[in-house]
Amino acid sequence: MARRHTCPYCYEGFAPREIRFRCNCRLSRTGKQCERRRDQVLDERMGPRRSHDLGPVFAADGRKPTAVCPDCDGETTYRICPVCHSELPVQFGRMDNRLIAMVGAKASGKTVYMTVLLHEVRNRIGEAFGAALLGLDDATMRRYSTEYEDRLYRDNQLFPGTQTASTNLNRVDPLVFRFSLRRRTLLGERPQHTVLSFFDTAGEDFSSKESVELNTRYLTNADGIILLLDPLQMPGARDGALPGTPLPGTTGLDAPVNVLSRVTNMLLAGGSTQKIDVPVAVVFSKMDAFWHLLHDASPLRDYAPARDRFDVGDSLSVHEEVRRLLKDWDGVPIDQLLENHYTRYRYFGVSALGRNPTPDARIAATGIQPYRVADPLLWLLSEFGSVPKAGRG
Ligand SMILES: Nc1nc2c(ncn2[C@@H]2O[C@H](COP(=O)(O)OP(=O)(O)OP(=O)(O)O)[C@@H](O)[C@H]2O)c(=O)[nH]1
Ligand SMILES: [Mg+2]
Ligand SMILES: [Zn+2]
Ligand SMILES: [Zn+2]
Repeated sequence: MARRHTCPYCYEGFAPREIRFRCNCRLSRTGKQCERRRDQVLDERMGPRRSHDLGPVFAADGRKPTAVCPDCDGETTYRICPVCHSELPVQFGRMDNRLIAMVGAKASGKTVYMTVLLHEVRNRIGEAFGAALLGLDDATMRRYSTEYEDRLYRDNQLFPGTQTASTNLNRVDPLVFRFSLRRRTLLGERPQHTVLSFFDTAGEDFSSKESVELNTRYLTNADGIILLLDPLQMPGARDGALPGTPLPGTTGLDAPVNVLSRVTNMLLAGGSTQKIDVPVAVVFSKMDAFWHLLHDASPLRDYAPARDRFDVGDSLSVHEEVRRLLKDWDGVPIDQLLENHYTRYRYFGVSALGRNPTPDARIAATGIQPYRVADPLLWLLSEFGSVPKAGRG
């Protein structure tokens, strides 16, 4: 059987030959021309704002890069997902396609983290790795800048809670990027592309069984998972936080170990008794609130070495340091759960903002000073073979 693909927009799987086409509505050689129309499938799956005037959809051999529209005889190169009708990237099927699911409890810092991570990868990290990160479609580019980046970096404002996916059943709306890296091969320098799809969930989608199930498809089809855990939501850590740190309220919040248990149950729902093989980056957020508790030589107080590869030794020392901290934070059950159920997990400690926001929920006047935010993504990319590793492994 041909390898199945997963759509970076709706996370549904399909065989390559099932890929459909959209007519480009140009005047064809035979003088015919299709009219633009609404696409109801796209409307339903991705929200009405996407489907204004689009060419009609038709089936043909989806393994081919082009097809001829049966209505107008025009040739089109627009290949679309057979399930949600989103336009697929030009090299879809020939380029690595990696879906990264990001999950975490309410107010654990997912939206802030995703925004800062993508900003860093597009700027500083991109430079160090010779990599570029580009929105794959207009909607991603527009949404990333207007809804996320401008708000945080230009207006210095934090985010309201992310809207739950359960109000619009079946509709996921990820940000999809192309991560391109120049790699030296025997044939010379060649660009290598990876499609990255990020889906920012609402925390409450992981705090009840019903809403968790909505995200099952998304999680079980992911190639890598970033699980964001907030130490401020751990009773054993909370009391030690830097005085003045705004603490998330305790009502309706879910302990990180419960979030991890739910995610694990979802991933095991297929009935497998094997350990889960998808790499999971277990990321502790808001570390700026805990720096004062760490000794000077702690790898968590240092930046990741700036170089063009993923530093394995540095990452393992952070991993061990976080595991040590977990003991102080009464987080041993988290460690045991991971050890018993996952073959590949790695701990990280990050701070997206670098310090507490102001009491009126704005970015501190010193600006955003992110700290180790790219480590989890670079680890996942190195596990996929998309960025090179350095050091002991
Ligand atoms: N000190 C500190 N606080 C942070 C950091 N990142 C996030 N926060 C705080 O955590 C709050 C919640 O962050 P969000 O990113 O909106 O959280 P979320 O996980 O997206 O929340 P939901 O969308 O409601 O699930 C922010 O408003 C900040 O107060 C950080 O790096 N350091
Ligand atoms: Mg959010
Ligand atoms: Zn046509
Ligand atoms: Zn799709």
